[in-house]
Amino acid sequence: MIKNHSIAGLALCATLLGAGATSAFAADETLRSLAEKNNIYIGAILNSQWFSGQLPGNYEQIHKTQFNIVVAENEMKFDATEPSEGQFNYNNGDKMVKYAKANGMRVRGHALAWHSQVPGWVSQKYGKNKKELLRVLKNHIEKVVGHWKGQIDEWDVVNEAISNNEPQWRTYSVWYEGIGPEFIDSAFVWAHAVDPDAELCYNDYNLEQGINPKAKAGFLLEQVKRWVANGIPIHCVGSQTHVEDTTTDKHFIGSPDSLRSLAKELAKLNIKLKITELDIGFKSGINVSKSDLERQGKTFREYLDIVLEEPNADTYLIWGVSDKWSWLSGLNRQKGLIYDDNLNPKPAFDSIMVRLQTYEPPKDTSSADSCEADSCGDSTNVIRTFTVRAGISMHLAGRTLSIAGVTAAKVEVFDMQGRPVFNARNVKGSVELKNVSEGLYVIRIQEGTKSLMQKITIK
Ligand code: 9MR
Repeated sequence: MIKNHSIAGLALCATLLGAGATSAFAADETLRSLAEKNNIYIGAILNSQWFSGQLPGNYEQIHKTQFNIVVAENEMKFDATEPSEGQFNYNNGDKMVKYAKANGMRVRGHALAWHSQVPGWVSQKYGKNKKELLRVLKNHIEKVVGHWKGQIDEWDVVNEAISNNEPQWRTYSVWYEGIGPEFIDSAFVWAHAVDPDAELCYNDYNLEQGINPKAKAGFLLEQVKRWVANGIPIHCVGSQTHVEDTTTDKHFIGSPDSLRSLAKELAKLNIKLKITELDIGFKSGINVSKSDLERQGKTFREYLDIVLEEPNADTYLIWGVSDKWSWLSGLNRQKGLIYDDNLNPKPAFDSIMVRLQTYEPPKDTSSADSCEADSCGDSTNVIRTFTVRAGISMHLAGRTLSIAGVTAAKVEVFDMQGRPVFNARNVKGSVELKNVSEGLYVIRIQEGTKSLMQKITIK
């Protein structure tokens, strides 16, 4: 099966680039290996059938070969982790974390404060009782984040808290009704206090539908500005990106361009954008033609371009592997993923593969200093100057990291699987990145609520 992927990719690449082109996929190239070359995370959920052992063996083989970030479809949600008050069940989540660790994958946690999949006991016992609901939510977040502290790299702390139609908070929510919007700010603060190293996201759908104040993303942007100004520890926005191909002239609701605009606005706030639940479904019941699948592949690629091209976007996560096991039928949609019912790669798979293979990052010509970097020839003492963000600037010369704009910062370096390879606290001025071998990494510099994350190459 894996070999088939490469063959499919190879054939397509040969078609696109000309027969015999030397840049055709190497036999062992996968989405994962190419994503790692491009310094991004590519992933798919482990769906609930995986947790109950209902999937064919090649599903897991594909999953771990093609992807380097993972999230559980349902198994870390409130109803799964605290089905009865104070009775926590981490079994499935532990199973996924173990799998991720064994396969060098980054882990997303999904989701802490959400209106859906909240067990009945919460509203039956405490509905509308603000004090009790605050206690319940705080306890839940502290226990769950605490259990996986250091093992879950990023959390969807708040999920889908914005209403679908008007730009306002969603009122149909046990948390909103009982606590008010302050449950949102509080959730971030509680999660950060337990695991200060985890990236914390606000996650929602329909964020690819524009950033004007009347659109969901426009409303969100105003909230993110407020959170940042108030020092609420939020680091990322997750755009679920459940998109429908309507197969009419105006093919897609929402657009990659709109999502890109959101990424750019978030960059100004030093907040990342992650694509967290991508699927591009067709309406159920319609005949999906080859050209429909090709158009779908093009849209998958356009969303990938955001992650490749926008410096504050790093994650491209698909809500499923194969069309056979997908939540989309519940939404009256079909065929929204990149593998078909028989776990064969679809044109969307090939489209992503080709894009990852052929993507050339732009050369950094933003300042004179930056040109002593890898783009400038044969230097062994690599120096890069990066853009200043959130008032922090950094400069890397060989393994000497110099930082300005902070007084005593925490510096961490992660490999492209998100594993920590270096950390230092109270860094004042500069620090040697000792024992970090050559390669691609992500560096994070933090002081209080100020933080800068940047991909780096150490040579
Ligand atoms: O895929 C999930 C499905 O199995 C569940 O029945 C459903 C219940 O709400 O949740 C689905 O996952 C959702 C995710 O947690 C949040 N964003 C929307 C996803 C699709 O509904």
